[in-house]
Amino acid sequence: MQQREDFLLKAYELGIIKFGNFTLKSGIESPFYVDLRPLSSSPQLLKTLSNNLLELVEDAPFDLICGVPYAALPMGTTMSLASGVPLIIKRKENKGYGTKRMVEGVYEDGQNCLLVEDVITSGQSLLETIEEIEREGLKVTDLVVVLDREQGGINKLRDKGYRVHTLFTINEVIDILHRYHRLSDGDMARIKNFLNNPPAPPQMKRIPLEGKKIQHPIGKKLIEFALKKKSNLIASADVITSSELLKLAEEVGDHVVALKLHTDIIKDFSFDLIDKLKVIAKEKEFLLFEDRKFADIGNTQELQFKEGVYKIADWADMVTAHPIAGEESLQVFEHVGVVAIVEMSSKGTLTDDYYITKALNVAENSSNVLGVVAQRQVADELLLFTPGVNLSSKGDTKGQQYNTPERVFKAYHTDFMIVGRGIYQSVNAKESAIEYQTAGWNAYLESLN
Ligand code: 5IU
Repeated sequence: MQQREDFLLKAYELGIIKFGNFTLKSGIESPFYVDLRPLSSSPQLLKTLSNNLLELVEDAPFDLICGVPYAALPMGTTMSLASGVPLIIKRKENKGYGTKRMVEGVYEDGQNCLLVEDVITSGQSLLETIEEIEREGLKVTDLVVVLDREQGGINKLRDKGYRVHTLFTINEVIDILHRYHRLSDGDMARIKNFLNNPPAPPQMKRIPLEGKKIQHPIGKKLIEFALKKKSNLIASADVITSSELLKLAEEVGDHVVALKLHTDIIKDFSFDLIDKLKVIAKEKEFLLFEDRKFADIGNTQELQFKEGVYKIADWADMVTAHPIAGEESLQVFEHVGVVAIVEMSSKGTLTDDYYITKALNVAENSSNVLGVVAQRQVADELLLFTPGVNLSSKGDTKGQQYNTPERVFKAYHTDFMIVGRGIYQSVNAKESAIEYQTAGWNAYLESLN
């Protein structure tokens, strides 16, 4: 008993539990925060912990040990060294690395694997890990966990027939720290109250368009058009002649907030076309959005933006750009709204979570950027544009993947959906535009509740 308390007090000194106000991943405000990773900074404590955990599973049958990444990896390793039981390593990343095995190490079908975890909360991620280990032909009967946050995880696993051995419960930890004066009476009461009446995670409410704090004048214009026309629709006009483009602009103009162009696919491009488009755009109130997808160093992008055949800077209201060349490269896009591409809709795109995080950072710090293209919810300060929307198709044969308007507005909280073939390839572009406009606007309104 004394040994466990000793361990806990020393671990507390390392900073494994902090008291204050913390926002958890779920959005819940918690009066404490637990992170067992600092334990690896004390080899002695890690050894003590590992011995304690091994004692807990003395009678459990296991041939292999596996620490759940990442916090429990050093714990599992230390237990393996102390017990002589071999370790296997489970990969954390499981998407996009198709050819790699999920579990590394030497093992045979039917062997029993002890899972080691630092903290158990709802038990959901442990259940997913168990499933992945079992999929490799291994058996899991016992799990050993350092800290149980007492939020139902243990029961969830026991109901499925797994034995869970825990070193501490959160209530015990709080009691011990209070007894040894590491925690005041007031803080202890506050934490106990939190543990006894756990708050529900806050509903992630979306911000309505009129509540968005968008500084960029083009962003404001888009929002103004959207509210006035009751439309979150941007039509992508991927047609290849001036006449088709002008016809489409006339037909869909009343129902969209912007017309997205790829001027470099138009066979007979001319500034006469641009002049005519500008007249229609003015009359029908929509913006001209050149989907140029700039992706070079600032100097080259500036030339591509201002010079050449298309002279995009002379007429476009908005352009797309990849943030791949960094913040300064985006400064060249003066007097237009930049939509930064942080995630693409196509199968196998290289825009993984890591890239997206960094790309969003660039976007948020660039004053020319009014929003981003992505297939997921992003920060409220940016407008979100989502292509890959179609009411009747799931994808094409060239990697495009489609969502419904319902999904992009409700699940991603997108602000504007971009529809190409769903409109310009339909028999009646105007009717299709109305259909998408209505479906999109209704889904948007429903997503506000
Ligand atoms: N577009 C995508 N996905 C992306 C990006 C752009 O589809 O991730 I960035 C463009 C390509 C095309 C339009 O111009 O949006 C979608 O056309 P369809 O609705 O026809 O697939």
